[in-house]
Amino acid sequence: MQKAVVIVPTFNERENIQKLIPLLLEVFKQIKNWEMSILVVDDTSPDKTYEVVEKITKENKAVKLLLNAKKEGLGGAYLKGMDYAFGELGASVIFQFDADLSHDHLKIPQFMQEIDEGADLVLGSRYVKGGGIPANWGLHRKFLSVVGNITIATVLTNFNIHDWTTGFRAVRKKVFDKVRPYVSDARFMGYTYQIGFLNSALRQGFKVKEVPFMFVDRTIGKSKLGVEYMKNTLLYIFKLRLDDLLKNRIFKFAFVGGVGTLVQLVSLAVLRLLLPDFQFIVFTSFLVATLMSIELAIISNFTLNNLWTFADRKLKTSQIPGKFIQFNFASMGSILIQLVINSLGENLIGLKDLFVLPIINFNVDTGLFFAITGILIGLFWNFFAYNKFIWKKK
Ligand SMILES: Nc1nc2c(ncn2[C@@H]2O[C@H](COP(=O)(O)OP(=O)(O)OP(=O)(O)O)[C@@H](O)[C@H]2O)c(=O)[nH]1
Ligand SMILES: [Mg+2]
Repeated sequence: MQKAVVIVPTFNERENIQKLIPLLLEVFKQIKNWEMSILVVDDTSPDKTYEVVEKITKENKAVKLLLNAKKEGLGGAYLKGMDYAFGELGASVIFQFDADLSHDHLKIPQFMQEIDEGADLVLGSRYVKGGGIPANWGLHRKFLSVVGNITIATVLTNFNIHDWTTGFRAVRKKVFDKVRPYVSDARFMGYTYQIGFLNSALRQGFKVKEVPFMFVDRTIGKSKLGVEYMKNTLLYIFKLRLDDLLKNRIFKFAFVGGVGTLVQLVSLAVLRLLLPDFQFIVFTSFLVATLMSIELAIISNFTLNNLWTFADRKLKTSQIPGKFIQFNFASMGSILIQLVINSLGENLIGLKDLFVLPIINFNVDTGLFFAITGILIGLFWNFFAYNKFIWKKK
């Protein structure tokens, strides 16, 4: 028979754990097709929680104790507990379960049923129909929990999950095997473990189900939740999205384009100062400065796109001269598009003459409209050309 282990991390939960273990053992009887057991992970609690648990382990083989010499935080305790349960204890599924009787043990059979029906990760959710938080929670606490969850869902843009921070979960071994390297990072040793774990599992495409439950306030002992948690969670989610953005090719393309524009403007100003006034046939000093600044922008765009935007398709040294010439043609294409659209707007459609009104200068507005349209289409062309011709997918 497959094994499932309910992991209960404890820190100063002497009274709670004594109440909880019999409740768990009782509900296990409802589950026929899994061998259920309990693993308490205690960080050598000052109140000697481990002593109580040790006594129970002697009477009941389905209860085990893992004793940590020192407190490393909730994430650290779960990491060790999961290693032990999936390793030594041979579990296929583990539960994350609080010692303070906040989680509804009667829901455990329903979690196992979801697992039987193919879920990889089951969440006990307070924010789906049938679930809830204690009515007697102060406004401050409710606000933190609800707004916290909405903030996380919004920043991570995933509204399919309704309870990101819940500590009541069932996890298949294959999920842990894949997520473990990610949550081994030091920043997940505390409560941020929960959201880091869930985020990693979701991104790896595991099937997540939510089971509603009513969260019950602890009546005994102290909450270990603190400001550390809020700060680390916010840091984590924003850093995550920033990393996503910096990995996004369109963002990089836009950023490099912005740098290119800056290079062009600055170099034009500098060249205007440096170049003496001259005219050689059609080449005035202004035209030469303009062309040189455009070329400098092109060099900047080409280099940065090659090293960053398309780093995964970086050109070989031998390809660079040929591709650089192509890149120049592509850039000219974009300039041409802008010229055509601007002159279409001004001449062909005749907007320039139609709308030169004395008071409202329509001419400027329509000119701006066509300029922006031209730039946007030019950008589309650039991105298309880079992808299709210059940094072709191999
Ligand atoms: N082993 C271990 N257990 C911990 C640690 N921190 C918290 N726990 C346990 O993790 C569970 C959840 O902690 P709580 O303090 O109840 O946190 P919470 O449920 O989010 O907050 P409350 O609603 O205020 O109770 C409890 O069983 C704690 O004893 C830790 O550093 N090590
Ligand atoms: Mg609690």
